[in-house]
Amino acid sequence: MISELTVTPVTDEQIQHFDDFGYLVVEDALPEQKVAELLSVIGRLKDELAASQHRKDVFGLDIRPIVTEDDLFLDLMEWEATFPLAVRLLQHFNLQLTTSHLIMVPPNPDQRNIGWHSDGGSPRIGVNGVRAMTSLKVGYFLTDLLESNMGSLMVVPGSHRLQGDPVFLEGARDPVGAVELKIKAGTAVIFQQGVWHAGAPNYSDQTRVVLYYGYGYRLYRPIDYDTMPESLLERCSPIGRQLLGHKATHLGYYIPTDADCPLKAWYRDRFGETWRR
Ligand SMILES: O=C(O)CCC(=O)C(=O)O
Ligand SMILES: [Fe+2]
Repeated sequence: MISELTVTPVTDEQIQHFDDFGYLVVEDALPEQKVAELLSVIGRLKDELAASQHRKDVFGLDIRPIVTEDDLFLDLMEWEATFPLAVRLLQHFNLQLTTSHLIMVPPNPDQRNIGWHSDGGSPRIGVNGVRAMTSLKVGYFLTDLLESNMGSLMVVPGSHRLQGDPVFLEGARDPVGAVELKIKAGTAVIFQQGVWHAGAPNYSDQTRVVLYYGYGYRLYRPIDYDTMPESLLERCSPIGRQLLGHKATHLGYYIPTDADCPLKAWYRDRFGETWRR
């Protein structure tokens, strides 16, 4: 049983902010010590990861999945300061980890890491051009991003409700309403896949380091794995195994029984039976 003191509250204000703006900032999600440990593991693995087949061909280091690379990354999948928020915001227990993603963006005067887009794959699933929320990502920022143009995450608040693309004024680098998040190391940002976002250019002299964990309904396929190694599943909690694809019954992703989703009892304990029908 988790003691009341360690349970992360999820407030109505947080839910409302996420609904209205499509994202939510969680300060101090990771203590300094955890940030240091993660940076140290990333430093140790960097060269090996740079040669990985799972590297995206960009100027920085972009690797997914990352939970397979060290158990410190695996631990973040159920991180108490953020995971309950992710579950509550998706408002269901039939969830999986869709992706786990390390992105390092070194200084670059010429290119940004990634331009404006919304996540969610192809085809876009929505109604009358407005995307349905099918997933969200929790980003853990491991370096300070307190000035402009340090490679931070940019978002257009509220753009998950737009029909079509955001508006770019002629010659503008960023769309109307774009903001660059100024955040301290250890901050997490949760955003839903429909919100338009981009990486800011990094004109600083520091490499920007972020870890993203995607969560979505098990009705969809994960982004960056088909199955996880049995040896990894054995090291997980029952909820962790669910998140990484374990099911107990044949139709378990579609019509989940309690045995398919240990997250259901957990959800009921924390939030009552408030899940989507
Ligand atoms: O670099 C970032 O912070 C954003 C990355 C991103 O949007 C993506 O990988 O889909
Ligand atoms: Fe994205």
